[in-house]
Amino acid sequence: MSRGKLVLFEGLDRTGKTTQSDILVERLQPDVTLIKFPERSTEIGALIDRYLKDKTFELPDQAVHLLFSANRWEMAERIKQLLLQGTHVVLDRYVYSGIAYSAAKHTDKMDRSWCLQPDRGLPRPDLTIFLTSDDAENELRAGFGEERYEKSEFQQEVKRQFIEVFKALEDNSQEQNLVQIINITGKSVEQVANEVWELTEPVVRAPTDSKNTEILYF
Ligand code: FDM
Ligand code: MG
Repeated sequence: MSRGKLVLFEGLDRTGKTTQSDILVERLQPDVTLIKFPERSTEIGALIDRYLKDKTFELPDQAVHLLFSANRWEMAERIKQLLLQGTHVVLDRYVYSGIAYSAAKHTDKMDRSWCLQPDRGLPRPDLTIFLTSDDAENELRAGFGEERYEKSEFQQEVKRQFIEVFKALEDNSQEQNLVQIINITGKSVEQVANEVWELTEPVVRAPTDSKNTEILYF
């Protein structure tokens, strides 16, 4: 049996990641599970949730980074088991958000390579789709600004960090086309969903060879 595929949506806040992951999950039914990070329902997730919502709740940037990573590690075994039993897993944010948001803080010594270390060994997506936009249109959506990090200058720096992380990864990787970028500017939800499906279908339909039975890791 071929394993399930791990498909990740990354991007800035309010670029439609959640909408697009829901649509993709519908298309991949019935053997598919959606996992969103941060997974706020665990105890570590509850701390993260409090940190994001309560701007008076202070934690060192390094500690916050490690909590986000720990939150991925507590789900890692579940993700592996799902993939091995042939279920596709769609992720709404993961390692790249972890690196981009933390590195955007420019905390001393906490550069992108520091940020990647605690995530080494996590299952690596077969396909990452980065949703980006040219403008600030996404900030006009309802609710923006309520949580920590939802500030336009910080988002611009996160965007720059995302691009640097993807560049570094492509340079180091033998795998091709693991990361795909979709610019959503001026596109409808349906148009973006069609582009997502064009990228995802060949990945989930890939034949069973060794590349498709072994899980990739960071
Ligand atoms: N975020 C998310 C991080 O800073 N690090 C991480 O590892 C992850 C997964 O959490 F601002 C940030 C990104 C965002 C916030 O995410 C909450 P959602 O998608 O808005 O719930
Ligand atoms: Mg958000």
